[in-house]
Amino acid sequence: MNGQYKHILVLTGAGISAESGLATFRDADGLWNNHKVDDVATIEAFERNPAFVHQFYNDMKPELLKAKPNSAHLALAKLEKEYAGEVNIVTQNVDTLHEKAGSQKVYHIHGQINQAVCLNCGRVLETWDDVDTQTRCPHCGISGMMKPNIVFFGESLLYMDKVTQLLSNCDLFVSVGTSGVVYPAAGFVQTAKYHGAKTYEFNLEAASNNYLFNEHVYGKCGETLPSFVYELLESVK
Ligand code: BJW
Repeated sequence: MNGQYKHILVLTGAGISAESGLATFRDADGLWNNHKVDDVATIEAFERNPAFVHQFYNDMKPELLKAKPNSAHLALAKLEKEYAGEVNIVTQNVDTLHEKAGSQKVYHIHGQINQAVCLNCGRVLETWDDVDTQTRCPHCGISGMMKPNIVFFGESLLYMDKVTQLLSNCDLFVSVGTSGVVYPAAGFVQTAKYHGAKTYEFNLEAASNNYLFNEHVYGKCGETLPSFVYELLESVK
């Protein structure tokens, strides 16, 4: 570790929120165990049965609203606040635990549970209340056109222009708690590396794309990430 990093980019996945009690997608007790991915997480599923998909995400809201950030989220917020260089977080998570921890530069590339997007005007409604097939868009006034602002398979990711810029600028790329199977996020490490970044993987075990990383730290990220952040902060003193 050295203190030369000027632009740190952290990519997070469901594993960072596991120690806050939130289920991941693909682990043994994963979110999709009782549902077929094709029934809830594709744009075709939403077009086929929007009421069912709205209900699926409405049902998730209370748990995500009350969840608390864990020591991994808090360590990243501390890093952003105290590190001399720039720190950005690109998260695949739809929970808001990075924001609750105090991180400010957070890009939700797969959307947010507390948002819905109007398919008529494209604007976003922020709400923890239920959204359904009758909900009226507060911006354009049309009812029945709201979609959970969750990026389903087959849809484009959010903030990709910004992410592309961050990937080409970063000199340290840190991946935390993601299985490395969903693209394009699983390929970000390659882009960062191509542009010269050092790459770290933090996970319980080797992710699918683990061979692309320079360094690997295996274990619960609530335990491993705080000491890594401590070392980064110490390295610039
Ligand atoms: C711990 C831990 C602890 C546990 N400490 N670690 C080939 C190339 C490029 C693209 C494609 C391709 N083939 C197909 C595609 C398209 C597709 C894709 O990637 N499919 C793959 C399955 C193959 N991608 C898309 O469609 C994306 N859009 C796109 O590419 O647009 C252009 C395009 C369109 C059409 C065709 C081709 C291109 C959109 C992807 C949207 C992803 N959305 C989801 C679901 C949202 C709905 C919902 O929330 O219910 O987002 S999928 C789901 O997976 C969710 C997550 O953000 C995402 C990633 O999961 P994540 O975070 O990695 O979680 P897990 O559970 O998989 O892993 C957890 C990890 O944590 C594990 O490794 C544990 O070990 C670890 N862990 N506890 C540390 N305490």
